[in-house]
Amino acid sequence: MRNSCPTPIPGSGPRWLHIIGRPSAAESQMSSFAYLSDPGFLKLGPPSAATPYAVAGIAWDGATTNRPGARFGPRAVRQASQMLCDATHPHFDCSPLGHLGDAGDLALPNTSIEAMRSALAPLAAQWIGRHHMAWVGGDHSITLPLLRAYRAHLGRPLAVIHLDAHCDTWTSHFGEPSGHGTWVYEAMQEGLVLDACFTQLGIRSAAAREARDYVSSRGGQIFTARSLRGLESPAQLAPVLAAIRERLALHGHPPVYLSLDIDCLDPAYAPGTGTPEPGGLSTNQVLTLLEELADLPFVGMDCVEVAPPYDHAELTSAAAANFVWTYLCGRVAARG
Ligand SMILES: [Mn+2]
Repeated sequence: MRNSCPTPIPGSGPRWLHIIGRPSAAESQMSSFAYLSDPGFLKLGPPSAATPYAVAGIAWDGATTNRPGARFGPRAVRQASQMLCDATHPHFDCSPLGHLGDAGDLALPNTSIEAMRSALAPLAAQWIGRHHMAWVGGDHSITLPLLRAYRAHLGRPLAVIHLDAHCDTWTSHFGEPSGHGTWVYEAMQEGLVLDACFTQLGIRSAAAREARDYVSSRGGQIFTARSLRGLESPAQLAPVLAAIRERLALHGHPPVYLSLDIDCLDPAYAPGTGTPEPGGLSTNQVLTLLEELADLPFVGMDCVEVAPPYDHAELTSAAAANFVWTYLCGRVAARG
């Protein structure tokens, strides 16, 4: 049966069942339909010492420059994830169930970017110390404080795989020093990342050449959306995958962070985002990248810029939930 969780998960299920007592087996089955309200990613409860992986929401969109709404992203991605609650991944043949908890949304200020980042820094450090995290945004301005936390935790700069329509290398944010389009520039300036191991995929937005070429001018790699047209299968993407691997091998296989802006997808696949850009990647292209690169030494990920007010038929939140789930299944598979 597609929408039932075969294994009862402690802490999952509608809250009223926990209030009035343990559900019967039949109630457990009936309480697992995807459309019932339940706040957890994959219907999971909080992470514990037994769960190496955790999801946390960062419901912040105070740095959006066009259409706001990414603060509703975590809620929509969790809702969409519930279609996956019973599923073993078709490629990895495993499930994050039993390995994963949902830490909920972090309690953060919601109008001042400085206040948000100040509050996020200690929270992120705590979670990173306890679990391998998948952060669900929120707009892309959350990635800079997260990279600062990883840089401090690991004691070394990170490789980054960055999927996005936008280069996010602008040196200012419409007159403000920092926002959701400056984090790549700032991360390189601060030495949070290994420039040569910074790979961008899907880039296509209008931008000055210095911004568009900034990552390659620092020694990183850029695969524009145009250069990826028609490349969807593992065989077709093999040169791209090999180039990423070669760069990481040359630099001693550093820890890798994945930052996945949902607007890397074409608006046909992900209309629910603040700054949509036509001519983007397909869901299949991103899934091929996530599946084929699953053996890299990832240390964490974020999936940002899902803005449900502009979504249709949950296309965007379903894609985002599937990407986070695929990443987590890849981690579980890599652990063996
Ligand atoms: Mn973007």
